[in-house]
Amino acid sequence: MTKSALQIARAAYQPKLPKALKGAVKTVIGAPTQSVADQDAIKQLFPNTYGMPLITFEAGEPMKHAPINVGVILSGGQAPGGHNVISGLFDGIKSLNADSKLYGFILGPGGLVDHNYMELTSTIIDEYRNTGGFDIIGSGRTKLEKEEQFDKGYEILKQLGIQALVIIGGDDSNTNACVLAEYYAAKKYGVQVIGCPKTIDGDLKNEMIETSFGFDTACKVYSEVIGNIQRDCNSARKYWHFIKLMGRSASHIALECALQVQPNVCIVSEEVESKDMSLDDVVTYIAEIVATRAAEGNNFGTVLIPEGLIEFIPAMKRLIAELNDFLAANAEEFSHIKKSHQRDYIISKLSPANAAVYASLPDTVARQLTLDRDPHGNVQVSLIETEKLLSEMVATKLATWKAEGKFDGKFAALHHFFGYEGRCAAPSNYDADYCYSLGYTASMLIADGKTGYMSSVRNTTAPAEEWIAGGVPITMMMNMERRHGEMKPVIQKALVRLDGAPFKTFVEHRERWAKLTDYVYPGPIQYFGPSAVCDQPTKTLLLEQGK
Ligand code: FBP
Repeated sequence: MTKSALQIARAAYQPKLPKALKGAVKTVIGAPTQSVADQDAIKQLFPNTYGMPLITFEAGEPMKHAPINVGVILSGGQAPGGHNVISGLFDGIKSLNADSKLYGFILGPGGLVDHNYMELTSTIIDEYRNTGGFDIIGSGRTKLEKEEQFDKGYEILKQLGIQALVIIGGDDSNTNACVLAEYYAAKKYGVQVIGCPKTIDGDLKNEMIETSFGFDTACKVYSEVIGNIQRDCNSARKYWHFIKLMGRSASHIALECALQVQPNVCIVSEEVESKDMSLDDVVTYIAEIVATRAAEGNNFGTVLIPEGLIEFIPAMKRLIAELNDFLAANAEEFSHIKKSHQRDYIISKLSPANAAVYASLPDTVARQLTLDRDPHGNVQVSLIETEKLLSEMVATKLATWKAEGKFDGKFAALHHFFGYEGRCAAPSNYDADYCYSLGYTASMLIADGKTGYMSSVRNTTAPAEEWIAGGVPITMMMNMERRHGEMKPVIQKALVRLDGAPFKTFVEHRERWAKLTDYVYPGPIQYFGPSAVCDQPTKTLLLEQGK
């Protein structure tokens, strides 16, 4: 395989580890835990894995350990640093005993069920150290939730002598990891299950999990490119750039990028929902900023839009819910309606309030709302071109204002969607170190016989030496939520907190950023050079920790 000079240099990077993990490790048992809500229900569902204590690791006396066979799964969307979790896990189990073995299940949880696996040898691992992507074993979105799948998985685990399975995934995958841990514990199968917090979306975090891996790198990649666009925008002075950023639900990515680049506008879905804003309110807010800047002769700017916005606008949420139910029940009839009549047909079938919202949407988006559906019958919001929807509606509003003499500028919009560009980027130093430490910590949790825990590495705004490694019972992060009509135990998703320091800092500055052209150009991720340039965590994390 041909490699770039940077890839070769980067392969030699030795990720930093917390001091406690550098030699032999001792387990310190903390206080017993409770779930964040619905304690009785969660306790009943997880009798074997509920209430376990927090764990931290400290430097200890060397101990002999028998070889351990471990399996690893990458679950869900790619996130920078996944390969380092696996290399940290590999090095960790080898440090316990050189005869330990690591097996990777291919293409996500489906690999476990279908018995599709490979042994990860040191030659393979060395090819992937500090690289982006999940291609070492691939990832997938198969949900591990049925007992038949658990038992099918157990067959191969038993055959390979695997004592522990590490599932690297987001909130849903870690919820399922916990259900699996409970099932194997109840059946006394002797297989431990450990989770690792992954997702660029940044919405798997809590008191004990500071951030999900990949968020740091992805935001840095997007911020670099947005910064480049801002330079272009400020040079040409003739375009408004509408930039949609990944993040299926939460707006952490958009907010972090805003803190890094100081755009003219950034919409935060959680605020839109809490203020009960309509689509027209959002459009008016953007159009007013465009008009104010135009009055100063600035017919250019940047607007950051979180991918999940549409579902946070209360009126759109109600419309989508009715559309889901209606189309699920009338799929056959709808499929026979001519394309040119579909819009009117839908309008005639919806309740008056939702019909009015639907009628106000541009054709393209109206069609996307009815045609693009996932296997569960839900509208796939990520396929909706919110950036185009907003810019079209802003253009219409400005045209009205122009006719009324309220706007006297030019408005030309360009559109971008940044998501896949950042999900497989080579991990920043932060993610390279954090991920390696998460994987290494997982190996220590396994050595200590733990199951139903998530690997946790904290204090990560301090130098890596001072990071705190340990484990958090997954049940601690759970509450009961309605999913597909049923109450289920799930890990609470962390949305942007409107009372949190990152959002408050943004609010403090946004008016100034809207009016002035106060752009920041972060530039590309750096790996070599001063720590202030190479090792900075996200602004979100620094602000959350009061730094
Ligand atoms: P995970 O939550 O699985 O990490 O995936 C997050 C994400 O990247 C979202 O930001 C995005 O909406 C989605 O995946 C895209 O999914 P897909 O990879 O199936 O296109």
